[in-house]
Amino acid sequence: MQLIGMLDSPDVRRVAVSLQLLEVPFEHRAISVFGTYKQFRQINPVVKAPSLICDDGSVLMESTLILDYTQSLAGPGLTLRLSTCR
Ligand SMILES: N[C@@H](CCC(=O)N[C@@H](CS)C(=O)NCC(=O)O)C(=O)O
Repeated sequence: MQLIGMLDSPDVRRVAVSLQLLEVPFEHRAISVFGTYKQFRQINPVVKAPSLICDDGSVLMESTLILDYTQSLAGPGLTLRLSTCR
C-alpha cells in the first residue's frame, strides 16, 4: 500500500500516524498536490491528499474513508477506537 501526500498536511499525517498505530505496512510517497501536481494527477485525477493506493491498485481518498478501510485490515486487538471508561 502507498500513502500519497505531504506530511505537512494534517489529513496526511492523520492517516500516516494511524497506519503506524494499526501496524499496517505502507510506503509513504511525498508527492505534493501543488509542487508536483502533474505527478499527483497521474496517480489520482482528483488530486486529493491523502490518497491511498491499495494493494489491488484501487485508489482511495478522504482520510476518514481511508481510516475505515485500514481499520478493517488491522490485526485483532488493534483499533483506533478509544475504549470507554466506567
Ligand atoms: N476531507 C479531506 C480533506 C483533504 C484535503 O483537503 N487535502 C488537501 C491537502 S491538505 C488537498 O488535497 N488539496 C488540494 C485540492 O483540494 O485540490 C480529507 O480528510 O482527506
